Amino acid sequence: MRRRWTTALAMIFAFTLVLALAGPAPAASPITTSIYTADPAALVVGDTMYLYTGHDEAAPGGTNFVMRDWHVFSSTDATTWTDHGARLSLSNLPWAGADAWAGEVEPRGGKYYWYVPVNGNGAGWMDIGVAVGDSPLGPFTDAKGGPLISDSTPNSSPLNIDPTVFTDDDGQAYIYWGSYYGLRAAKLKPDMINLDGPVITPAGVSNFWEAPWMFKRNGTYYLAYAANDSGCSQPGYACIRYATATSPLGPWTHRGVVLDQVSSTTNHPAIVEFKGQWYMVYHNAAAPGGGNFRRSVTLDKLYWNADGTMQKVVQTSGGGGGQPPSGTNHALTATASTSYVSPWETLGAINDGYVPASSADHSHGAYGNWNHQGTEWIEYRWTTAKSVGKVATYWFDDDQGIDLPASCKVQYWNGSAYVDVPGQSACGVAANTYNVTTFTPVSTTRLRLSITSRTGYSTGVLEWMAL
Ligand code: FUB
Repeated sequence: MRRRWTTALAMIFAFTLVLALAGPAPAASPITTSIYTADPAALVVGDTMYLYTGHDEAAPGGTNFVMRDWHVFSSTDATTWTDHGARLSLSNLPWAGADAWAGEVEPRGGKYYWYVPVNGNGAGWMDIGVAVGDSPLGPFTDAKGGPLISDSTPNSSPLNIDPTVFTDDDGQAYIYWGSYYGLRAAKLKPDMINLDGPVITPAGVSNFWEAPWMFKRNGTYYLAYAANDSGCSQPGYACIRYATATSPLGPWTHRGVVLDQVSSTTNHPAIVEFKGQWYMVYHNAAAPGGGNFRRSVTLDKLYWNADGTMQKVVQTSGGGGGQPPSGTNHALTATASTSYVSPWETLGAINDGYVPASSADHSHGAYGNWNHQGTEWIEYRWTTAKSVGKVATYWFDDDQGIDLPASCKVQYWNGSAYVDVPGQSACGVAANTYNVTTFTPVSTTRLRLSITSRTGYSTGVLEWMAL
């Protein structure tokens, strides 16, 4: 079993080297940069959100997990997080030897049960144990004195990791877990430390790899999980897919991808409602010095469609996706116009001051001219002349009919005609960043961006700054 994971990790490392050359995706701000954290589980108690995380301690360049304990973080605004330290460690589970992997906490009867996968030093590799505490912060002690689930559990997963526990409205608790494409589920007894009945293999969960997360909303059961099929992620990486069901043990119907691959090879979801806002909590490799074994937990807002499906989460930049250049942005006081905007798009998005997370970030609207092709323009006008010597353009790319342009150029109104601004530098067409074009400053009441599409595509802009 261990040899298979070692092989898998070696493959992941190789893929990482390749993909590092392609550049990481934009990344959100981590909950902490003091330590590396992974595998979040979220729990809301009163006005506080708790995150139970793993703790990556691999050395820089490390090629394997080094995980010895789990931390608890709390927040009352989902923005500022307090690290309460290592509230559970391998030493609290005397039968466990290593590998403090992805756990989850479930409350019941005033107690908090922390389900954790560990190397149990027994037959096989990973087991799932349970610790219990009297508060969300513990202290937590071993609740069972040995594994709840191991390789000797009938019909257990090929790799017994990543437990998620869910309690239905009738008080019945369920545990789901697994990896190596082996999702498993079982009822828990009211004592929360024993299985109640057989282990089942849930049906209909497409491309399950690991990291299940179970919850219920408006009477529908949701199961999010890491998948690593080529339909959603590059080799060695994972996306988060989800399925729904009308009963807690399924059968499940696959609904789509809710989180694209992240900058770490592993991906791990926790989906939770807190103070009226839903969040996707996950990890990536975006923190300074981060990597596949030095991950960081982060979170982004999650939005619902009216039919109960989840919109794909936009991974916010927090600095990773390109920051706007400094200076006075005259675009904010300009009136925008264009040669053409699609009726369903928003020209006003280009000068609303929003900092996009990526070129796919449509959350604040976008200018788009689908299905026009060739050259179109956007323009700013001011009632009094402005001195402008730089523009910054953040392109919109929906991976459908709108793509990055072939070329662009900046023009201004010289009093009688539009002419190119003098001495302009390259008009960049890169995705996921502000493309800055500098030129000899002009004093003008009208500035224009002329955009020429690639063959077969239209173009779009998320933000256009005039500085
Ligand atoms: O952190 C170790 C393992 O990596 C977790 O158990 C998986 O979910 C993956 O994130």
